[in-house]
Order: sequence, then structure tokens, then C-alpha cells
Amino acid sequence: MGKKTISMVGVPMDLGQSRRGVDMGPAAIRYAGVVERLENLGYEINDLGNIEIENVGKDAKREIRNVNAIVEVNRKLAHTVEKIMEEGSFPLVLGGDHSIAIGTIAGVSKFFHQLGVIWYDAHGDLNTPETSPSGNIHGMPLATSLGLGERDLVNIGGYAPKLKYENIVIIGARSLDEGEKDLIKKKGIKVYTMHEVDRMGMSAIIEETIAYLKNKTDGIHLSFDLDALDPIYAPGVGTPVSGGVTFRETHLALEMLAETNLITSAEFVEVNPILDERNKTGSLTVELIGSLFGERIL
Ligand code: NNH
Ligand code: MN
Ligand code: MN
Ligand code: MN
Repeated sequence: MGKKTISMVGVPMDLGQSRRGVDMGPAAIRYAGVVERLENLGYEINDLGNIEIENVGKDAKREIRNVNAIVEVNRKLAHTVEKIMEEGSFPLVLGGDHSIAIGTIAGVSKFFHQLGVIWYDAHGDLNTPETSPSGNIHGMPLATSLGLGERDLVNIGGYAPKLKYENIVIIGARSLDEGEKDLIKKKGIKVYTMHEVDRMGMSAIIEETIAYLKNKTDGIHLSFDLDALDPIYAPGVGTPVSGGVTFRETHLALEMLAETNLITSAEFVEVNPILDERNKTGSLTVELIGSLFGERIL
């Protein structure tokens, strides 16, 4: 990673999905020692604390659950991330459910007009209110950033879309809804499902991903959903899907991304300590953050 100052912000929000507890994700990751880990790597860490989540009552629209509150939180997050970028620091966002990617991407895409995104996830998060089987906004943030779906979410930051279809790569997918599959095919979105992970191996996937994004993007955001990993390694997530990426594959992927020096912002989301086993998933997250920021075995 080029920058030596990291600004970390937590987003203790669980409104984008239906299982309580993911709002405690930032605390679990902090307790697992993220600040010390990064300091040991020589970074200066600026922990900005958490974005405040207002206690908003449930809103009626079932097809986009808690939309008003999620718009509010993401507006604040976008502002915070924008300020971090202005200061020349690296934004590291801790979730919270994956709906917070809407705000992170809204903040960084002000600085990168050809923003690349690596979406490491068991899911595509490409649903719109029309295609969503659940009404949960954490299944919609990538679509939202591409300009699809609920206008208030799409327009956060005052402009849309934030991303181009050809600038995104999804890795680890194994649970895609019908509408998501249609969109992927229609737009030719680059997706490495678990089939490709098994067939090609992670190192070839990361090399291809970098070759695919490098020359056409001016920054690359890593949106890391812990449920990309197999639940054996990451049991503390709200929507576990078996047959996932291993710890070793993921560790390698992040070490390889660190070597490229191309990642300009990152978020780690969906850690749910209530569903976890003795903060296993929180500790795993810290280990993986270490790799992303250049930690090596030797
Ligand atoms: N695709 C499903 C939905 O839209 C599940 C999304 N769950 C996630 N996404 N954890 O990463 O509700
Ligand atoms: Mn996700
Ligand atoms: Mn997921
Ligand atoms: Mn390690």
C-alpha cells in the first residue's frame, strides 16, 4: 500500500438485512486488534470511531427494508470517506452490513472517475428492489453503485452512476439470484464464481483481475464481504453459503493485491459477533486486513 496513513471508520449498522448483530462488527474487529496489527506494519492509524446510526423506526416499504435510515447513514459515510480522501489518507471502513458499500463508494468515486471495484463475496449484491427476493438492501449495493434501483440510494453524493460495468470484478460468487444472473449476462460483468476459483486457482484469478482493471481504472476499491469465505473459516456472518473460498486462498489473494499497490480504499463487512464462535470471524478479518496492508510470513 502506497499511503502510510490509514483512516479507519466503523459503521455499526444492521438495517440492510434481517439478522441482528452485524451492528457489532466494528467492535469485534477492533477487539481483535486491528489497530495494533496495522501499527506493527508501520502505519499511522487514525481511528475516527463509528458513524452514528439514528434510531429510526421501521418504515413501511417492505420491498426495500429500512431505506430511509440506510440513505441517511450512507450520506454520512460518503462525507466521512470524502474527507479522508481529501486528507490523502487511506479509507478503511468496517461494517456493518454490506449496504454501507453504497456510502464508501459514493465517497471514493468523487476522486476516481474510473473507479475499479473488486467485490469479494459469496453473493453478487446486484439486486434491485424489483429483483430482490428479500427486500434487504445489503443484497443491492453493487447495483446501486451502478445506478440501478431506488433513486434516493442511487443519488447519494449527488451524482450517479458511481461505477461502470466494465470496471468491476466479482470474486467468490456462489449464490446469485435470477435477476442478478440476467444482469451479469446482459452487461458482461466479470465474475469469478467458485467454479473458476476451483478451476483456475486464486493466483491466476488475481493476476487476471489486475490485468483487467489496471489500465482502465484510476483507483481500485476492495469491497470485502466475509461471507465469501467458507463458513468453516468465517462462521460469524448472517448469510453463510457453503462451498466458499478458503482462508489460504483469501490470504494469498490479499497478499497479491498488496504487492500491486493499486488498492486505494477498502471495506470489510458482514461480521456478526452474535453468530460467531469466540470472535473467530473478527480475528480472521484482522489477519486478512494485515495481508492487504503488506504483512508477509517472511
Ligand atoms: N442475494 C440475496 C438478497 O438479495 C442475499 C444477499 N446477502 C448477502 N449479500 N449477504 O452479500 O437478499
Ligand atoms: Mn455482500
Ligand atoms: Mn455476501
Ligand atoms: Mn498472515
